Amino acid sequence: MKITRLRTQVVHLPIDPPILTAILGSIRAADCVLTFLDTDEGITGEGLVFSINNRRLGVIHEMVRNLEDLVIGLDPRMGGSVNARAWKDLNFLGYEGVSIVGLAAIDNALWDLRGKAAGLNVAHLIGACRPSVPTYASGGLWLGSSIDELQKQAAGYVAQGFRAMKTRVGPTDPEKMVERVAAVREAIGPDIGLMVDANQQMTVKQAIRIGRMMEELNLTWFEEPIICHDHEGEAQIAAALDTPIASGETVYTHRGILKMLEARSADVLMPDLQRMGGPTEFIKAAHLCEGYNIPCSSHLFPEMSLPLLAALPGSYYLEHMPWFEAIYRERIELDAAGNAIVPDRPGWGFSFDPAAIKRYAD
Ligand code: SMN
Ligand code: MG
Repeated sequence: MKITRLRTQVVHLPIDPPILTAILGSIRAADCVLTFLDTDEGITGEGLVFSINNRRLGVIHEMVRNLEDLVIGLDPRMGGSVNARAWKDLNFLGYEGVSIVGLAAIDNALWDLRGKAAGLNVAHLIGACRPSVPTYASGGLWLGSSIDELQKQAAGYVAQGFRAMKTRVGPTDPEKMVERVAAVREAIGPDIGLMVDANQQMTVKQAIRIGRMMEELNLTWFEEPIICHDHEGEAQIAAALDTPIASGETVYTHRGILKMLEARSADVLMPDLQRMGGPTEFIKAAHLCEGYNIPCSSHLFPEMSLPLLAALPGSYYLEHMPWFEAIYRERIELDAAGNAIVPDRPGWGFSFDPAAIKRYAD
């Protein structure tokens, strides 16, 4: 089998109603570059990368298109050779940012192709450790909601079968921040996991102070309290609090994750498939986490991260973010314990819906 063509398609997926975040302001759309690798045997691998509110999507799109020569003529069974060539190729541009996002689009589609060629889900292609993965609802509980809305939405997630969820905190005084988190805890009771994401907006001192105020809320984790580059600062916060600190969504490739592990910057790492550069690097990052005894979660991209986490022994919660659902034919299903079930379907087990592509296309 040989790869004959790389095709791309831009789609604009609305996020309605828009959500308010501390780091990115209002989020109204998830705009994707869908990537297809066609082969001479009629099998196509699919992957996606994205940008928020259509920012710089043209640059990402061009980067993906520009990497086509890395895969044309390639036998997908030799998929592991792409990264070795890509490192040489991307050396000039660098190993962070748009070059890695472009690589992610290709590697995502390549792993789907390898699974489809073998007739196996990616989890089973690697060798699954579990049939389902714990997951948390991440598509709600944003800054714009009133306390009443937070409580209603949180109870709604429990009614849908989720056993964990994440809320966000943003620029307001500490008492008000903690009051909102406490209201969510009150609505869901003591047995449901609760994560809090600060999206990098605190200082070390503020994070420790607010983290201490939240200790009694028994959080599953406190995420990205400070600017993503300050691994020493994160380590100080992690050492000062009993609540686990989660971070890692903003660093690139397994080397970014390795630096965080070396700095002991977090108790939970959550590599982002797009910023890792695709599954090949994501898997390396997860193995490094296992070596350091640090649970490895995921960031966004649940349809692709689910099979990967299922095949990684040290993996932890899947972030269930519904932003990309509209473009897929299939939906992630939960079992009775609130875990996301790994599909038996080959490749990612989630495929793009041609009718949806038409609806959301440029
Ligand atoms: C997040 C991700 C993407 C956009 C806004 C906020 C958040 C998360 O950090 O972890 O889901
Ligand atoms: Mg986050």
